[in-house]
Amino acid sequence: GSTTINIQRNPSFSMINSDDINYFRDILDDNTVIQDEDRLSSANIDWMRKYKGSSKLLLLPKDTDEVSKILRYCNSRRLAVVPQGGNTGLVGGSVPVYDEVIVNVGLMNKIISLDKVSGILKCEAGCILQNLDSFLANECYLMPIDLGAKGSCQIGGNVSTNAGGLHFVRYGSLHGNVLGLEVVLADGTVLDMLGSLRKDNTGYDLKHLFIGSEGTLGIITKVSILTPARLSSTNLAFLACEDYSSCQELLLKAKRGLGEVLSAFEFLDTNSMDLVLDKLEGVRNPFPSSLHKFYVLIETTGTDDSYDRAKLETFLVNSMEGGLISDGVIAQDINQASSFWRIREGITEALMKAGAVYKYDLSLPVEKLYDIVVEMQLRLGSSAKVCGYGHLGDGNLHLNISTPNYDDNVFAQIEPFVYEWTAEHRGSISAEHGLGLMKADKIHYSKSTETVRLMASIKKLVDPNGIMNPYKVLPQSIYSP
Ligand code: FAD
Ligand code: S2G
Ligand code: ZN
Repeated sequence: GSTTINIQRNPSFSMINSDDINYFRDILDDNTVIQDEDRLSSANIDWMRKYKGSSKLLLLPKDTDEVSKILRYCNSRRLAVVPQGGNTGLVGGSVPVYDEVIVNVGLMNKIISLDKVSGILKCEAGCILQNLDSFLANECYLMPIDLGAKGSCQIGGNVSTNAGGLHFVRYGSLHGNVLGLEVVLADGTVLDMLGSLRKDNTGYDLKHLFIGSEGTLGIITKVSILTPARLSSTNLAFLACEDYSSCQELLLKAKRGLGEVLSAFEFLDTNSMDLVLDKLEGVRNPFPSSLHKFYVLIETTGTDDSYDRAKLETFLVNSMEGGLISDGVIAQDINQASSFWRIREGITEALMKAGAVYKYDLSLPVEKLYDIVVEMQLRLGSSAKVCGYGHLGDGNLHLNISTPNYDDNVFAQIEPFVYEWTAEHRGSISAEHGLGLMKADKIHYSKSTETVRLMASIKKLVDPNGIMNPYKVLPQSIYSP
């Protein structure tokens, strides 16, 4: 693929030996010390099958104490470690670069407690997002994040990547919803920060360091998170627009006109729609014409269905009369709503089926957000299909460039241009997916030298031997003496 790794294996890291295997077999259940080729091969490759490591060992600890023992031992033996969750990450952060030991917390999937009055959930980091949301549904609560990978991603991975997702516009960042964490550091220290208080102003709020740390500062073993009340009425509109300025206008109108009930605002362009219709079974365009330039999904969530529906219908009529939309439909039932979401959530899968994908997850000022898609299509011409979609409500564009195969000429046309363009427009080169391996040497496009230097000092303080998810997030240069 386009990921030629030009990073040397860190010579200070040891190689696994039989004593190590015997040690892990002593402290862990035998069937959680995995050397089986098949299971290792899937743990070594990322979801996009773009990044592949050569780990010889996968460990599946069942509790915090086992994680602590594993890390204390790996730290003393200078064995590098990759924390892994659902392995749905999209920047190569969840798989080894070389032979790092993979530690997957998937067996640590217990729900610890739910405070039914406050909605504060405590659970182990290996809980799968979808399972947590199903558990909460019975208690009339819901997870504050929702992403296409919910069936496999774990809450520990979500916190570690500071995942955004489809409901960010309503429920905000995990930095706001996560109230506490339990984390195990490289030397085995268990940091119990698993508070469940909304307000606690006693010293530095260190849990925030680990939110978005992508496995480079420690392994998250427990999460305490504030879950919003699950409300009774959800409605979803699927709209067609003919230009990007109309999409922006719709966003402004939605924030003002739908206000407190707005719970998602997503958009996709015609290339994204064509790809989904072409590559996914059973998906069809809700409108007779497939010549629309843009599509927008607007979801509202409130407490009075007739009121909410009327509000959305009025919004639709006004938008039509105002020329902002050329067509629009409100889902009549949950099935139709799911078919609308399937179009938006299926783009990632459709891109994988179309061949090679160059993925860019950018935060940009909304008025400029689509310009980079237009620029990129001009640069690449017929050599690639450029798709623009994402969480317009949060100014987050998913710029995905699709080609039949990875092609270095195409890659050279994309990078560093896309990062430079983003930096020029004071955007972020990673809105929600993190930096991982893919963008480990790109942080300077979005963070100042002094800021990166302080991050390096914190990394060295917390993980002096650099064994936690090496080669990722921060540039290699910070490690050279
Ligand atoms: P992994 O992929 O296993 O790991 C991700 C990173 O977290 C790695 O650096 C890993 O080392 C670290 N990590 C994992 N578990 C732990 C732990 N317990 N302690 C410390 N570090 C850990 N992302 C979004 O933000 N928004 C979206 O809308 C979105 N949609 C997606 C749709 C699809 C179809 C797919 C495939 C992915 C999508 N993603 C999205 C990306 C991905 O799902 C998220 O980054 C998710 O949070 C990763 O969770 P995971 O458990 O799979 O973590
Ligand atoms: C989404 C998935 C990643 C991508 O669908 O919101 O986060 O770029 C993305 O396809
Ligand atoms: Zn996304």
